[in-house]
Amino acid sequence: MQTFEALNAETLPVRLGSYAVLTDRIGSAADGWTVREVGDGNLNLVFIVEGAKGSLIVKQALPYVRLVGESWPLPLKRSYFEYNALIRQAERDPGMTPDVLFFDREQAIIVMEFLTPHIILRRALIEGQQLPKIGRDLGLFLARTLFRGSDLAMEARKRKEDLALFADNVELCDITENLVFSDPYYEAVLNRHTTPQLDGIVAELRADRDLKVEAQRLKHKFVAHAETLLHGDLHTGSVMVTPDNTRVIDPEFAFYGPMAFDVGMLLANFWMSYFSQAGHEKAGDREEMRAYLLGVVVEIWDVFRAEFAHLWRTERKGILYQAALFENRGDPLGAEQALDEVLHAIWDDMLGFAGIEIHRRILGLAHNADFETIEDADLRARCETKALKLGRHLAVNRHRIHGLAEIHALAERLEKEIVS
Ligand code: SR1
Ligand code: MG
Repeated sequence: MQTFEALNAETLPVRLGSYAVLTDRIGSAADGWTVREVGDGNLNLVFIVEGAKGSLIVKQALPYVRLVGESWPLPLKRSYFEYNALIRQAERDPGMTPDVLFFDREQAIIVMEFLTPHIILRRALIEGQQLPKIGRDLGLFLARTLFRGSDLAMEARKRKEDLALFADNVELCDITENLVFSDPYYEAVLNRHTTPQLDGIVAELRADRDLKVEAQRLKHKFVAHAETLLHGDLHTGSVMVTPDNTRVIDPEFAFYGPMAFDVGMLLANFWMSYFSQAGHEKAGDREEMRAYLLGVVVEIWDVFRAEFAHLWRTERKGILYQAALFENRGDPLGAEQALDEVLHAIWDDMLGFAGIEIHRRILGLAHNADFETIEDADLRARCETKALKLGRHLAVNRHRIHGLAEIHALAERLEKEIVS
């Protein structure tokens, strides 16, 4: 076994230059590959490699958290989980992930199709771009991957094998368990927030018993409700877009968890984008963008529900809610009642996960560019305060919220509020 060695722009052509899987696609290294390291995420190296015939992406995990440094070791095996998740997502929702061309487990290298002219969705939203297809594409992706990775659809042995495979992704789950569900609610060492502007509301949230209990209930669901194969980190930085194409990338946090987690994390990121628009606005030019963002949330949720219901009626071949109990004995309404209950449980938990995700991006270690790129700290803090309030409402009152219209009315009220 070759010991792990991190790639760099100079060594990459030497180390990978003779692999047919790469040279067939982009030409031989001898022709002169151009290599650029473009990784701006929190964990990995990402290279764009261009040759005479084309281009591709080489992603390599590092044995530590890039955002923090070597003091925080992180196993290379996350690359193995990412590779396995990409393969499964490609089967479950074809065309929504980058094609994987090559995987080297020891060196934690995944070679993938270079998505171009795609850009990261978060960046597009910060720039005020409206992408017409994302609501539908992401709603379908959620329904197809979450349904088809679960006991509703999979053969029991296959699902249990996958449960065991992804159960080893312990260290990445540990990141989420701490960074998302606990650290934001006490003075954890790596936390940061816009200070002193947010000091007051941060103290209030950390003293909020109802909120902390709810966050722990949600954490309990996250760790103990192994329902389906999750993407595990489905924010707007994990989606690449053009106006007519949407791809989901980076499933290294994949593991078996509650369906509602991916849905809630994704919607939270649209709600944060909504509140951050004021920080990127020039002369009130983001009004339409705000309406667009709330529309995308509605579309994702509606498409998710409709597709989930369609799969429930056509692909429910797993060990749960068997047709033998309902349709096959002339009781299709029984199956519909069960579907309503399953979707309602996802709704309830999704709101909670969304609230917590909003909090951790403002109070914890890993912030997002939506707020971070607002240079004026007072303005940033005003945007963040509104998002924090929505997050608290979602997490604590989730069982009493009846629809997105109610949430969006509150978001619009908060947006108009004058925050000092
Ligand atoms: C230490 S990793 C911080 C965050 O980056 C990843 O993208 C995940 O969102 C994680 O929580
Ligand atoms: Mg990522």
